[in-house]
Amino acid sequence: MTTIPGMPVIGRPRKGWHRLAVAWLATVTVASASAAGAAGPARVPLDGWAIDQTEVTIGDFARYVQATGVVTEAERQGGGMEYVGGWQRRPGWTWRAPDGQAQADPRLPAVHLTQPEAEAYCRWAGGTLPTAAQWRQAAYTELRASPPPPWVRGRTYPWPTGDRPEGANTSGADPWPRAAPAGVTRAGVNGLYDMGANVWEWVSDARGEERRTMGGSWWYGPEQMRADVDAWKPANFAAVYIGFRCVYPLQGR
Ligand SMILES: [Ca+2]
Repeated sequence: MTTIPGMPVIGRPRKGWHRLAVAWLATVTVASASAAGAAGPARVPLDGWAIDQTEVTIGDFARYVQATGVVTEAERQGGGMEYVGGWQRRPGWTWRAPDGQAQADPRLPAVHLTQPEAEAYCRWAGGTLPTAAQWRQAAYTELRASPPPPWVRGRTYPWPTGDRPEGANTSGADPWPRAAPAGVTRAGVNGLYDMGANVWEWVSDARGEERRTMGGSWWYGPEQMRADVDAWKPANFAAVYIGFRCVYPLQGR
């Protein structure tokens, strides 16, 4: 069994399968569409830079592949990895079909991508992967010029979802047994979706051959959404739990 730092070596808590009628569902909003003609998710301007409002989706990544002809490492190797009592390669599980499904929802996050593959997408889209510092700033500190209530500009929150972790797609009781499509969870700090949980997000910070991932995933409880979680994976690791989003300079968009 390969042990990956930041990933589990013991059984996970059982995901709640029942659907709770929770109040925040009534206020769910859907992420606005990207600017006309621009690649990728909508971009939220912060202080001098911008960040994708959601994780990069299968639909976004499909446009990149169509334009570039990129074939990913998981596709070449026959599939990406899932953790079930140890890391197992899943035949046919790739960014096109995260769980091997025949017709994946194009709004699901693009996963089974190595960190260099995520970085290459961001370069193509005119940006880069965030640094961990940038990612944390966007995830926990409200930076929008005029945030809607209850968000307070300049305030740093304990969770990417604000004062409490509810509304994110974790291993707790929520409507999503696995990854959730972009824009259906509760919007958090800076109006961003899924900075906490859903899928881990690659950032550019390097430690030898390892790269850092941020925010936790649907596989974990909310504690992995905290800013001080220190989770690293091999740069060339492609798994069902890891996706990404990009940051951009503000000029040009
Ligand atoms: Ca995430």
